[in-house]
Amino acid sequence: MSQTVVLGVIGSDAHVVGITILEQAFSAAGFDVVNLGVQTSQEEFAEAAVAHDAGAVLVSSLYGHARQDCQGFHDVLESAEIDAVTYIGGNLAVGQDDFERTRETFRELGFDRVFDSETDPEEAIAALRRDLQIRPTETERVTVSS
Ligand code: B12
Repeated sequence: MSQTVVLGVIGSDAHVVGITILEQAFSAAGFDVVNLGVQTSQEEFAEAAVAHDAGAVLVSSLYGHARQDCQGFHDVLESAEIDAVTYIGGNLAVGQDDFERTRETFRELGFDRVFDSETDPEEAIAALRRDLQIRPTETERVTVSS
């Protein structure tokens, strides 16, 4: 599967720091990252995923409106015949006091994995390697085992 990752902040959300860190972490891990930046529409995610033959679409949302912004997102991807793994992460609900419920909500919306704002980028990288069946490099294997 493609090692290209399309990444962006959905809706009207303008929080840019998190995806900048994710872009650097995924690039350092060997992925080709297409960073769409903040305030990205559902259609822009879909267009970029098609244009770059993405293996994964990573959605970030911090401002508490992710559920509204992601309604119908997977229908848009499906209409464009995109068969990529989809992750979402950040501050996904206002307050976010019960993350398991939040996770369930976004799983029902179609996301393959749902991450909270405490997620270390390495955790998402390891998950994506598993989902895309990518092996870590020899150097990374040595680093992890030492
Ligand atoms: C800086 C900041 C701002 C700046 C943003 C500047 C900029 N251009 O980036 C400004 C002042 C503009 C701002 C505005 C607003 N903000 Co603000 N902001 C913050 C703040 C203090 C820090 C965010 C940040 O940069 N964190 C550092 C980065 C490294 O962490 P991160 O963003 O969480 O990202 C990491 C993880 O979440 C995770 N992650 C994120 N996305 C994804 C995706 C995937 C797939 C994965 C695996 C992981 C992942 O990995 C990232 C890297 O480690 C947070 C509070 C906080 N301490 O988090 C509030 C916060 C996010 N903001 C909040 C709010 C409410 C707003 C406003 C709506 C306020 C208002 N009423 O105007 C507006 C929204 C404006 C808009 N259109 O987006 C709330 C959101 C509440 C909620 N979700 O319940 C927060 C949590 C503050 C709070 N406690 O109330 N904000």
